[in-house]
Amino acid sequence: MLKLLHLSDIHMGSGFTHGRINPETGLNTRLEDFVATLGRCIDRAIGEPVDLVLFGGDAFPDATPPPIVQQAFARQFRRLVDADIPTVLLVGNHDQHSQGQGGASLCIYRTLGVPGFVVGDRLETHRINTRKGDVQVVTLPWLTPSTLLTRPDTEGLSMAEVNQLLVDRLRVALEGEIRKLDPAIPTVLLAHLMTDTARYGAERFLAVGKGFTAPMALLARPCFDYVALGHVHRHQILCESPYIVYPGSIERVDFSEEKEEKGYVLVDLARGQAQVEFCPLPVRVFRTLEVDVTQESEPQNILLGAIQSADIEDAVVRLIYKLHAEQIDLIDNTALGDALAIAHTYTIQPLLVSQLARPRLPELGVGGGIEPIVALQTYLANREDLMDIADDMLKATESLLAQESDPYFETVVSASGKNLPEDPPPENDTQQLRLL
Ligand SMILES: [Mn+2]
Repeated sequence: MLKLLHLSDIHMGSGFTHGRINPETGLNTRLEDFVATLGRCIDRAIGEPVDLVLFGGDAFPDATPPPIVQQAFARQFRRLVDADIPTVLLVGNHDQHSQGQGGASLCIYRTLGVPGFVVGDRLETHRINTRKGDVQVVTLPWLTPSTLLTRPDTEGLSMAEVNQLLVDRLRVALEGEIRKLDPAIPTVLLAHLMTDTARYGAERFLAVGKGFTAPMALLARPCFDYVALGHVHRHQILCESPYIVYPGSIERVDFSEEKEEKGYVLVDLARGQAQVEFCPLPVRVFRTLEVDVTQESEPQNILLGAIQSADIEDAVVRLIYKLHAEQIDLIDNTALGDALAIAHTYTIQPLLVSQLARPRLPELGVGGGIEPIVALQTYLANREDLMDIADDMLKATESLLAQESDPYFETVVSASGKNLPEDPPPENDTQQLRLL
């Protein structure tokens, strides 16, 4: 049995607004958190020791991280070189440079010829020699339409049609890799992508417009003994035969990940079998305190009470409270800050609630029978604050409406459905798609 450590979505160097400068080091404390957490993953890899480390992509917020961040990342991965543990670094969407192919921030490891390191910046099969024998890793980095399609291919096509064309091309390209595989040795597919599965429910809709979405049937192939994914920050096991797993991000990147457990995955692997274990990491707590004081005569006391009864020590905290304009004078912001000082960092976000109910849009009030898309257009025309994203919302809606009657879509859902575990979808589904 081979032992693998699979981690993903490190995003080192992001979320600095949730940290503060450590006066002893001069560094942002969130960078220190991310480095410590990555260090714990590497500790485990060396302590086991594992035979191979797989990184699922998105090392930094972008392809050109500052040298101090790049170096902090390299210092941790360097320990795998010293421990003689081969490592595959996959290129995620955040690692891709907008100019040209590949991920500059990760390709440096290939350029420098770091021993035992493989950079997955294209669809390719790597045969890797480990202490426990050979393993094949097929790398599939983040795909953009320009990877497999030319501009004339996509001219005049909707987003759903472009996605379909991309799936068709990828199916052919992946088939080419699969035919070259040695069926006798353990095989892993390492991919940075969004999957489109029956289990996703509402998130599937949120994914529209966020880029390429791969059908599960493309990944759930018996030639793969384990499918190691990256991109979605919430840990989830999509399929058990073969195992298809998102380990999720290793640290909370923002408040959308407040309630998610963070960690990495250990895999025992042999040809035709795999066992997985999710290993939680002790990461910085994020805590949202939501208080509505609009009905309160002593709003300050209510807010202080809410802060004092919450477990906020060393956490990244945001206090969001609703109040009326005439209550503003009753709030002492300095005292709130004092009460929040035991947090690692905090923000206070008062929301002024207007006492006038918003009038209904007259266009939507009568008649009843109105096309969904027209209703949305009318709504958006009255919401200046949504102007920037109105076009995207309309496009996404059109694509959803088209998709509903698309026979291909039905096929994908049923084809992948049979491999899925029967668990009900997790709560907070909408959070699952908050990708960074
Ligand atoms: Mn990503």
